[in-house]
Amino acid sequence: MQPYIKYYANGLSTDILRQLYTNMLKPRLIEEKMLVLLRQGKISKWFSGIGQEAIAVGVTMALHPEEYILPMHRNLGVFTTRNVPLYKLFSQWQGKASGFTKGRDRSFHFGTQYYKIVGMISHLGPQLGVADGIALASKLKAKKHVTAVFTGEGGTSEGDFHEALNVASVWQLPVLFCIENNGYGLSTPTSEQYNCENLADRGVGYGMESHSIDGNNIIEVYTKVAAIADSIRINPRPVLIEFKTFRIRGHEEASGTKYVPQDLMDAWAKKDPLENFQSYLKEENVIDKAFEVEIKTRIVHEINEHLEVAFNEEAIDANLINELNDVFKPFEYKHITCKSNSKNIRFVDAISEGLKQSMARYNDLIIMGQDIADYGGVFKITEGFVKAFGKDRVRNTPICESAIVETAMGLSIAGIKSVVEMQFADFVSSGFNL
Ligand SMILES: Cc1ncc(C[n+]2csc(CCOP(=O)(O)OP(=O)(O)O)c2C)c(N)n1
Repeated sequence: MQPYIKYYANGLSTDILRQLYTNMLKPRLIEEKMLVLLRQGKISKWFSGIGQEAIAVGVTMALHPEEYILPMHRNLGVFTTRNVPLYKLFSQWQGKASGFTKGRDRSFHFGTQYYKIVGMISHLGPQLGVADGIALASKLKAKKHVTAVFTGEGGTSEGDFHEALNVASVWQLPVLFCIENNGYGLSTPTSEQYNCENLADRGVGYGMESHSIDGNNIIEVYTKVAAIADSIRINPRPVLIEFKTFRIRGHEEASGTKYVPQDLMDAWAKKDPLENFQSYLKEENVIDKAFEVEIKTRIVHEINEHLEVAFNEEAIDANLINELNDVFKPFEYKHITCKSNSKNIRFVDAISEGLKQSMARYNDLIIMGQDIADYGGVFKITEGFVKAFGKDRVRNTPICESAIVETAMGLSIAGIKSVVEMQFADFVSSGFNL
């Protein structure tokens, strides 16, 4: 087959080209196996990323292993490219104890600090704000890391998308916002999702650099994202990337694709990222049939071996002690008695004093909220804090409760504690998306 996609190898080595191929092949072969297991009733639900592998694989290969990635439900390639052991993934989907959530769910809603992957939040948009927090932590620690976060084009319609991009831009956070535009959000076509030509064009509105990339062309994805990531590491800033691709299978396997016009399916089938790349590599003599067979055999063997481990694992046996220990950190209770020189002060002053003491005690603790910096907050709780602790730690936020709660979560994932001030108590309800 002649490749339909035009590739320009841009001086990439044989080794990298083969890695790109192998890393795309692995999630494809796993998914093909999952479809068989689904038909056999051995797994329940599956969100397919077939045809979209180049994005997850290209972005993950462009990032360094110590940099965080926040994938979505179609980004199996992130996990496999980060070399997460397959039996752990399979145990996760089987609801077994070796899975990342230890049998508490059977989906992609899990994260792993070891592989620096923060699994998707089911509400879609909120994870964009979590990426802001992780990126803020890396900026505050001067780590020069990029954080990549994924969303579908459907997720871009949520307010959380706007809030996260706006905060990242105002604070110049090193986040790579990756929109995987695959044509449909469940059954909703792009024409009913947004009313602009390219989602990348929204970057202008946020004062943010943006790019549109052919998401089915692995070389384009990898080389462009690698260059952008390098430049973000030197000059921290958010960048918006829209990857154009297509969802070849249903939203989830049971729901089918009846609502997708056949000509669209046919047109995109020609652009399959794996088949095209394989043809190109053969044409360029980077791989041959023997290489293809050898790699496929190796991966299929690995899949079967690891599946057996997961299938053979005992069914989960829930136990209260394990459940509690997974939620609460062990601690030693220390009783602190009130000093005799205590005095009665106003509640608001007590909060201010408590925060001030904590800020002095933990030199990486930060406070975020509306008008809390130079203005000192509407109740003057943080008055004088900027002078004492600096603007990096006492941060005025835009009016975006949701993104700031998400940012606090991201900070804690990256090891930084934070306090979020809600200007008035009722506005906290705008922060409940997480
Ligand atoms: C706040 C919220 N509303 C609705 C849903 C249900 N839902 C899950 S995925 C999805 C479609 C998402 O489309 P898109 O963001 O384009 O990602 P894709 O599935 O196409 O990869 C919907 C409506 C949800 N998870 N969260």
